[in-house]
Amino acid sequence: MQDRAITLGEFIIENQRDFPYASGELSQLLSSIKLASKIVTREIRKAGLTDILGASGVENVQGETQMKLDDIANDIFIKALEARGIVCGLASEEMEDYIIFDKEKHVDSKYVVLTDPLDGSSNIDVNVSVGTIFSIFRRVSPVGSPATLEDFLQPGNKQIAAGYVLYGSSTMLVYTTGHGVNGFTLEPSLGTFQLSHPNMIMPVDGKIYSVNTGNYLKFPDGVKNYITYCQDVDSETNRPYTGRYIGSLVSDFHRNLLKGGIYFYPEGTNAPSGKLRLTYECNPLAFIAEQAGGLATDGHQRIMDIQPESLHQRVPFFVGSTNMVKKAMSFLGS
Ligand code: AHM
Ligand code: MG
Repeated sequence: MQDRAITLGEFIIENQRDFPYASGELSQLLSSIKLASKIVTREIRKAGLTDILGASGVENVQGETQMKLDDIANDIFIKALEARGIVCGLASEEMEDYIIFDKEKHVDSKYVVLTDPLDGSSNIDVNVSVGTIFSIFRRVSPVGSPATLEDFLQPGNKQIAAGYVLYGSSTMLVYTTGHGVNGFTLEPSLGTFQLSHPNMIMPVDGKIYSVNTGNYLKFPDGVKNYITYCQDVDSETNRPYTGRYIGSLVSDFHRNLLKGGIYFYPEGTNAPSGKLRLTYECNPLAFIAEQAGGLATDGHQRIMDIQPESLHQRVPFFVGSTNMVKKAMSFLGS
């Protein structure tokens, strides 16, 4: 009989030495995320049968409609991360301000987490894949004191770990601690994540481009010209490329990670800095992309070198196969 698959829990423990502050704390932290994502999976899988589809009736801090599942996923992640004394604070795309965990068990907590608990929520009601994105930093404020804004506003290059969960035809958890990228698929009957995609590498070239062309008229000229480049016919470079846009960042990113491609959400007249948030969405996916051999920029500079100025800051985002991102940047005058 073939050896059984390695579970996420086993993998984390085996690879603990890769973690700069190895003490088992990261294992516990990731295990909280693992648990939360299983609970979110359970809620999503029965979404059409329960009263959790649709809008919650409130808008989030960015004035966007919050879906009931946004709220539910947010609560699930807060509870799971608060339960263990590893994390001293959490910032979420769904909350205006960060929250501090300051019970007795958090006195020695060294980490903060930033998360988009349910990304792509406009897809929920139509049964299309959504995701969770997370980013982990070691705090810069002194241990034993309450977490501060500075803990959350660290550039992406200080991330200790980052990852995403894709609630797709199967649930997958993909993460990095800065030593490559590994993907785990949830075995539903056992309730365990099993290593299914070891050492993920993003192809250097690809032929998929993912962008919301509904915004085309508002894009800067360089972006319009790059889109035309993607659509031009040239057999040597395999063009025209294939357009694929789910409108669910984790799903679009995951497909391009596996197959090779570029995702971009540029600035436009109505969105001077694009739509995506540097801290909750771009930094963690940039960390994964780079660790898999890809690139992530705002069109001009490396995403992970941008110093965040506010929790909900938006940035233009170009992420994917190295040669494709470089080509796109050449159209933007970078
Ligand atoms: P959300 O965090 O409110 O769900 O918004 C982020 C999502 C991404 O998943 C997706 O790529 C993008 O918004 C789609 O935006 P648009 O509909 O403008 O193309
Ligand atoms: Mg989002």
